[in-house]
Amino acid sequence: MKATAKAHTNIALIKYWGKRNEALILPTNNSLSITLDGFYTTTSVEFKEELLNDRFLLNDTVVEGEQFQRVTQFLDLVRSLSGKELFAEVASVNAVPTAAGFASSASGFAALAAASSKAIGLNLTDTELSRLTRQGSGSACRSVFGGFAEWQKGEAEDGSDSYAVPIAPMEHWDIRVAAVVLSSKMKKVSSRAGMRRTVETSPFFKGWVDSIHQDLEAIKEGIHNKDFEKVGEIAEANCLKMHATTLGAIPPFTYWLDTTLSVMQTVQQLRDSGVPAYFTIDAGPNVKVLYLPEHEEKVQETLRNIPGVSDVKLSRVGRGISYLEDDKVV
Ligand code: FM0
Repeated sequence: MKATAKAHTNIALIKYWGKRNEALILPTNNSLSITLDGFYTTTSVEFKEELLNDRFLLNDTVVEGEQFQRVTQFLDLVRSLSGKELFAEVASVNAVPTAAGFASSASGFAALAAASSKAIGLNLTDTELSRLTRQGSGSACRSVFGGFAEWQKGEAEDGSDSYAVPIAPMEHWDIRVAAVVLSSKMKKVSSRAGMRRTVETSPFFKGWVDSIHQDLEAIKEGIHNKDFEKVGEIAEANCLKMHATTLGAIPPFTYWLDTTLSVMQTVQQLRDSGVPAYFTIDAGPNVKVLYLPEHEEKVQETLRNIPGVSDVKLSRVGRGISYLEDDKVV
């Protein structure tokens, strides 16, 4: 009853920001992302008769507290789906800086969902796996698929129609993402708390939700036609809209640092100098920059030279879930 799975994180071009049901993790809007090959989590899950509790090791360290609770609550879902009341040993290795806007929860819950459902003997389709993964962390449901994926918010109250679907495979388009690392410190307002505060208090939230349909239709057309300028412009504007909602919340907050703004301005200057590059930012200070392969050197060098930038990690479009046969965490 053991399985090991590897899942990559994803970066949203159209953001998931706001829930209509917190317990089931049902969003207020569809979102769309690229799965990234550079950042991933590998997780082994083994269900054992003799265990009296779940156990969770992250990067060889025992995890307790809230993070452990989220894992064990997720395993409860897997147990109830399978009808088996067994506890599990979970060991994860994260190749993603945790909680600094790199959505390590996305690769983490996608790998946990895949490994635990396989280990307990559930034979899930990708759609079923995405729906299950969603209940661990919303953005994770998109990481079940490689390439470009859309999370359809669904309409059903029980969440049965809320899962990700593939939009285009990774081979469709070689675009690149540079992850600009400014701070690997834990963020002050988690994405979960941030989106709740925004939904409850920001007068800009309605404008955000109302604008999604148009952004989604346009970006899907842009992806289909490999129109980089169009995709980049929509992604950048969508990110700015999401972050604008936090400034209208009570109390107001932002995920940006001064260096976040420096990177944003540098990206706009790159464009002025003829290099097409666009930024997007999740619920943290770090910036991801979209660019085309032929501009890799210029983009990387420019970003590395910004004062306050501690690292730049490059990534291609990545694959969806994979299972490791040797049952080893690598
Ligand atoms: O990825 O409360 O999935 O679409 O990264 O666990 O469902 O951590 F910028 C924010 C991440 C949302 C945008 O939210 O929340 C995106 C965000 P949960 P997540």
